Amino acid sequence: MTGTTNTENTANNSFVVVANRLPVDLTIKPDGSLEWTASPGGLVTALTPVLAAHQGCWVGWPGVADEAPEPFRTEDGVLLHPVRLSDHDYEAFYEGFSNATLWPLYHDLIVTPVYEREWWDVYREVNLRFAEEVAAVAAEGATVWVQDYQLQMVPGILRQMRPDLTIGFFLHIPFPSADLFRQLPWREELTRGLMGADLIGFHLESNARNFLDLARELGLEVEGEAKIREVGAHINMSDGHRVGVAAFPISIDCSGLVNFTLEDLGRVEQIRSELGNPQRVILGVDRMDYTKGILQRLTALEEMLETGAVDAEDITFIQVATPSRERIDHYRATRAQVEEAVGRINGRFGRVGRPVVHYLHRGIPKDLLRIYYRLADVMLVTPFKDGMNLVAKEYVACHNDYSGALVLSEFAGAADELVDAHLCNPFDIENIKRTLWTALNGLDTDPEGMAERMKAMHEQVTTHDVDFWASSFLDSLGVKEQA
Ligand code: ADQ
Repeated sequence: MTGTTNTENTANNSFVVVANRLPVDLTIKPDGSLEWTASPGGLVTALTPVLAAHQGCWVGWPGVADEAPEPFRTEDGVLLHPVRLSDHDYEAFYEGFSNATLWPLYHDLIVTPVYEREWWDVYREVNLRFAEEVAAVAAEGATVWVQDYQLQMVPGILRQMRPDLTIGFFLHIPFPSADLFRQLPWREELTRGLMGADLIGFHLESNARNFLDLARELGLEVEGEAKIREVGAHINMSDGHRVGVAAFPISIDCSGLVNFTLEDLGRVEQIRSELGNPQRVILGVDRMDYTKGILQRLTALEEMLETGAVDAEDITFIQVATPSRERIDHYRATRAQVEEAVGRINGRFGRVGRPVVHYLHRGIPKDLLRIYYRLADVMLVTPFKDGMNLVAKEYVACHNDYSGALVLSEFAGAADELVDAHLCNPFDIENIKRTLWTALNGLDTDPEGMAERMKAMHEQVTTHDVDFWASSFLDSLGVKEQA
């Protein structure tokens, strides 16, 4: 990535995105100098045109503790404004309160959340710091879009500091029922923090309804109902502030995924042949996270191999798992369990040169990932709970020939839109087994029916991409795109 260090006055940005991470990685070179490299993702792709058109600015942590280099302008003219976090901030704010308190609470207590008072203090302090940085770079009357669960106090703090701003907030993970949320010792402060926003967006109507229930429990007046891509509900605060609440299901950037050249298809066939030309390839792609249900899908596969429902000579399972939050105990335990299961399955059912499970514990480049997606006859997406799950949508986007089948947890947000997937209950191993078997069997016995299902899902995803998501949210917030 090239660009220049920005020393000009930066308080003139009329559109500011604030997220825990900047869309770049900062590396420290052996000589001690700093280097930025782009870390592109769906959010970056969707927001870059809006940011560029509005003299936009992105505020976030550069990914290295105790470093806050000078603001930096990208080739697209977007100003990247780093927020400094110390090691201690990272532990208490990010690993602690964000990922050991809020993450499990919002994912319906798959593991028990830890309520640690010191983490909460640091979460508030770090949110204050993010809000101060935003207040410093936002022009008079600017629009600010706050992203995700790490920054839920930012809207409230920002509204007090800068009542002239229009503030949107989007939550990328589920929002739990009021019954569960009530556990949180700081429930009222956190909710009021969010309510500093003019518009709060969730993936699903059910998430939005949970939030409105909570507002009612706090004695606030709620008007209207949660809707998709339409601000059907408002919370009326006692000071006259109105908070819009709606669902905006996130999606993916399809542009680099959909079209397969002859060369790409050659790579697909080459990998299939390297795998020994199995009849069926099954794929899982996840961050290594206990919410994703990786162990459960391996257990289902193992039991199917045991009973002979599938034969190790006919199928190959590829599991790609990106390392994630590796210093947190539950993440370490999940990895150990998954790796033990992979070893056990291969030990029991593989043969030399032909393992049943191919396991990669690393991130892989997007252009290889799409080849794997296209190669897979069945994609297994079995989270216990997931805000949306972009992997399911990426798989579907890569099947523009309508081949393949998607086995999808009914607890992934994506199940609301991808109704033609083979839905399963990840808590029920028998149900995962049955659903996987039905998908494999359907590819043999009902290819037309399976293609119809994939076609419907492919059309859904390609017509509702990440640009559509960003523009529906920003239109609802009253931001006019100039690009
Ligand atoms: P995540 O929990 O990270 O996101 P997901 O939506 O599936 O889950 O997104 C993962 C992304 O990482 C995908 O784009 C995928 O391609 C990529 N990825 C995963 N493993 C990879 C690997 N080994 N190599 C390379 N890339 C890999 C959170 C919420 C979700 C919500 C998103 C967006 O938990 O529910 O859908 O934010 O709002």
